[in-house]
Amino acid sequence: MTHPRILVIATRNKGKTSEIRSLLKDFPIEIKNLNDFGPIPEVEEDGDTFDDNAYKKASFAARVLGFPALADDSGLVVAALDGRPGVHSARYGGADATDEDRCEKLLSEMKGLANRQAAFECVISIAVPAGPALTYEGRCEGLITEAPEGRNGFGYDPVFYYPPLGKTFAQLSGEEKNRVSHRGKALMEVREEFDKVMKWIDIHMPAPERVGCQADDLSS
Ligand code: ITT
Repeated sequence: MTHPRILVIATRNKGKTSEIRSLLKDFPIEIKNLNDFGPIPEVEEDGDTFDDNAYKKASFAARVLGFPALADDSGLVVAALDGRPGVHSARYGGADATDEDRCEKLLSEMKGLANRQAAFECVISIAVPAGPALTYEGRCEGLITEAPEGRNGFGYDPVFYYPPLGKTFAQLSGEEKNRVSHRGKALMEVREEFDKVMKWIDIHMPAPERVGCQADDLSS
């Protein structure tokens, strides 16, 4: 009998976790998250790009846990703020700020600015313990609202208006958001080449930990 491969979602963000789980739910993998493994040290997200930080998070989790790991680094890039908060989106407003605080701070910085253009960007990194990783990217363009609208989603969703659907991300259902979002687009590529990704993982996992390579597989 072949056991499903394990993939660890290396994020502490509940909103991201549920979107990623839902986008990968039809595939033959067992998804775990960091909470399934007890405390592991925090990674310092000090990279200059989404790419750097996604790789740091994925490779750290893979190394520490011994399983392939998928990490997401994402954020909101606002044109009138020269790309801020960008890679610093999670820390915008300080370490203790809530999602609501960050939205409020953004709206107050944007007060009176005519250029409301912004984009969510997402880099997904899938890493194995030995170091190599695959990278996928997604981007979604929209506008910053004048006030928060909607109660779904997480993070900056209430202040991100998506013109093609005439709603903020927080007014969309989870499925609607996943169809068009930065994360949905990046993971769409993973879905499209899922078999290749699994083969790549198998080739790069150290033999004893190779997930899905159980004693009964070896006897056949
Ligand atoms: P992990 O590092 O544990 O994954 P995090 O929340 O710290 O969780 P990031 O460092 O990638 O994640 O920071 C992303 C920031 O951008 C964070 O404030 C999110 O709330 C926000 N963000 C990312 N994707 C978003 C989305 O789809 N909708 C709204 N906000 C989003």
